[in-house]
Amino acid sequence: MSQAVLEKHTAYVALGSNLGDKEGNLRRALELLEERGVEVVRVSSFICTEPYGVTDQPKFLNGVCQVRTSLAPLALLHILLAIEQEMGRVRLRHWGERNIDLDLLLYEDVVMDTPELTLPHPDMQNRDFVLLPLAEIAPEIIHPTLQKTIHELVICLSAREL
Ligand code: PH2
Ligand code: MG
Ligand code: MG
Repeated sequence: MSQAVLEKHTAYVALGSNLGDKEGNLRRALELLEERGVEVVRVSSFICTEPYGVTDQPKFLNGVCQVRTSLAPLALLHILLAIEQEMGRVRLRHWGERNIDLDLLLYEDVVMDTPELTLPHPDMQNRDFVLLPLAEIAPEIIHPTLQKTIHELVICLSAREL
């Protein structure tokens, strides 16, 4: 008997929180991913980071996870947004404080730019709070437009910051 086999894809999701129980919030988001059928394969350490962009707000706890899913990129994004909603995310201001933020960084080698979703995440190469945890779980993957490994992007960013 033939059976449809859904191909699984690998993607990377950034997690951030700077309100309430920050670690509890990141852990709850990972649980909710699994509950919604998105397999969480690897999780980085969580690191405490200085706020980037809007600096007059509490420090963040950030991490990155690798997921496996048969969902297409937009469907995966919608799950991330639904989890933020379920966790009662309040957005006080753009780039401001939030109890949970889930950003889709990379989805296989997909390159897309639509009003809803840009892949790879357009600012990931400028954010140490994304690159450092990502380099911990996936240093050798190649950024599909910059054509550098995550490890190389960490070195480029730290050289810029000297
Ligand atoms: N997220 C932002 C804005 N600034 N700074 C840090 N350190 N970590 C974040 O996750 C973060 C930020 C908007 O999403
Ligand atoms: Mg974000
Ligand atoms: Mg976001």
